[in-house]
Formats: sequence, structure tokens, C-alpha cells
Amino acid sequence: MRFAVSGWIFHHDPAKVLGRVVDLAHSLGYDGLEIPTLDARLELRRIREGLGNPPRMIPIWVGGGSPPRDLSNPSERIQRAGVAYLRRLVDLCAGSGGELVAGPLYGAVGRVRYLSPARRDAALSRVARHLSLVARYAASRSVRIALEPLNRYDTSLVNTVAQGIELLERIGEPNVGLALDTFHMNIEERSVGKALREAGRQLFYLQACENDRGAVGSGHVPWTEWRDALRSISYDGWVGVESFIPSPPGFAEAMRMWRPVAASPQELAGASLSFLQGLFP
Ligand SMILES: [Mn+2]
Repeated sequence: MRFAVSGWIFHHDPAKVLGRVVDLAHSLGYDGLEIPTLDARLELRRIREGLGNPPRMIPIWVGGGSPPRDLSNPSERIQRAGVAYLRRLVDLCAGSGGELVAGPLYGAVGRVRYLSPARRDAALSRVARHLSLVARYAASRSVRIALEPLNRYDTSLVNTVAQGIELLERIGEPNVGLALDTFHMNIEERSVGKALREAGRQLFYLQACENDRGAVGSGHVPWTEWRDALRSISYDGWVGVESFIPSPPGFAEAMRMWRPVAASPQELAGASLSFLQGLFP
């Protein structure tokens, strides 16, 4: 198992201060860094500089759809903007030595609305059509894509592993799999073991944090159940610790982080890594 940490634990826009975030993650003992970006308008040269030469962190690129770049939106203009965004993400990933783009790439995060079965079907068809083309482009650059189901308060499109698999089947490309997040699954899945066995080899990435987004091991997520289920599907990919800094106000609102969930970002990231290293010796 390899461990990564989200740059969002340390800063609301980690790509802007990448060198500093890389220093922190490195000093805490992580091998990988999630670099989130919601518009992917970043300069590759500066990203490479921030990662260091030789790179001190393996980047895992994390994206998410937003209203102006929402693949599930009926507007073709917005869909095209979404595709352009995902291609930029793939380029950033390939150009920075990464191999994985993860996140809720299928729709606008935070947009929840009632979808009749027919409308949901139409939305998923749009998403799948675009994602299969993006996936083929990603394959040409040796990049894999991991789609993340989110809980019901963040999306009405893909909440569960079963729905994630439904989307993967529609996409039908072998370099697209699932990114699963213990926070969302703690809300939506009845059984961790059953959900992970369903995902099986289609699990490309795992994000870990507590039920309150706090340090791994500090809350009530059943970690030994998680460990046993991950072993049963022979998962040996990345575990990325994901939480969010509760500032500045706009970022806190977007992430629904109304209070600190640890004494400091370093404490959250450090305690999580120690716990995970103990869980997967
Ligand atoms: Mn997540």
C-alpha cells in the first residue's frame, strides 16, 4: 500500500504553493500528493518545479466537475467545456509524472436535484459518451481515470459503488475505474465488504478519512473491516488521506468545513499516516 495526502488538507489552492505543500507532505512521510484543481488552468512548468527534480512526490491529480464544466448538463457548450477541462487534467497528469486522475468528474459537485429515471438515464448517457472519449485520450498518455461516487448531499448522479459500476459499464473503457472515499461510503453503503467486493479490480484509488473528515483512526469508520475487505480484493494501490482546511470562507463553504477537525493540518496528516501504517504493516 502506498500513501498519499490531499494538498487540500494544507491549503485551499495547493497548486499555487506547491513547493511548500510538497515539503510538508514529504516531511510527514508521504510518497504521493493529491493535487486538486477545479479548472486545470495550471502551468506545467511550475507544477514540475513544485514537485522538485527529482520529484519528491508522485502526483495524483484530483478533479471535479463544476457548473460551467458539467458533462451531465444538457447544454453542449457546457459539455464541451467539461471535456476540455478533463483533457487539460490528463495533460497535467501525464506531464507531471502522474498516472491517475481521480474525482467526481461526471457532474458538478454540490449540484443536487431530482432526476426522473429518464432524465438520469439521459444525463448518464451524455457523461458516458464524453468520458469514453476522454478515457481513450488518457490511455494514449498512459493515464488512468478513477470516478468517485459522492454522498447524496453532493450529487444526485452517482452515490454508491453499484451506481459507479453502472457508469463504468456504460463507459466501457478499461482505463476507467472507481475512486472510493470512506467519508461518502460511510453515508451511502450498507456494507463496506460487499461494496468493495463489487468494485473488485475496478477500484483504482481509495480516499481515507474519518466520518467527520478528521484524522484516520480518530472517529468511528470501521478500519479493520476496511482493511480486511481491501485484502480480500487484493487492493495494493494508493490510499490518499483527504480532508479540507476550513478556510478561507469561500473554500470552507464549498467543502462544508465549518470547524477544524484536528489541531492542525500537520496533526491530521501525520496522525492519519501513522494509523494507516499500523493498519497495513
Ligand atoms: Mn473524496
